[in-house]
Amino acid sequence: MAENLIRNGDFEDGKTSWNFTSGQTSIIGEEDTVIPIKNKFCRISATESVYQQPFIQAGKTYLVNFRHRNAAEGTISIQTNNSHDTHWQEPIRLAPAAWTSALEGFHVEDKWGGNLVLHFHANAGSYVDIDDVEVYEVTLHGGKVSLTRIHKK
Ligand SMILES: [Ca+2]
Repeated sequence: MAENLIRNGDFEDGKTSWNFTSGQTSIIGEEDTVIPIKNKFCRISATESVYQQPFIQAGKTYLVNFRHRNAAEGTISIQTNNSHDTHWQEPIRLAPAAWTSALEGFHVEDKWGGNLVLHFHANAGSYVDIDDVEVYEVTLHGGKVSLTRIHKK
């Protein structure tokens, strides 16, 4: 199996493994209307961010998969930790009514340097909910894209 490089990407362990720019951003549990189990997700307050440092390496390509629900736009990006140095960024498009899946990809260049974080930001206006964040390394084999199999030690 390809390994998700993001820890606690589903937020079921609360804030574990994530960093937050403010105390207003929170982990929220919601009742599923079909199955009576609480799902936890991250509600990023307007103008705030959450981020995590996955093990990603220069010269490799990655896919990011996540779900979002948001009445204001946000961004997903790769930044150098503790800086505003952004190497790659895509918008998180509006999804005010329901959870929506998004899939993005990026290739890590040498010049990006180390200490790279996957960074989610909520623009001004409203919060951005995110859940089920996954990052997988991908490789090309004769024109076919495949998720890289990583053998756990
Ligand atoms: Ca969840």
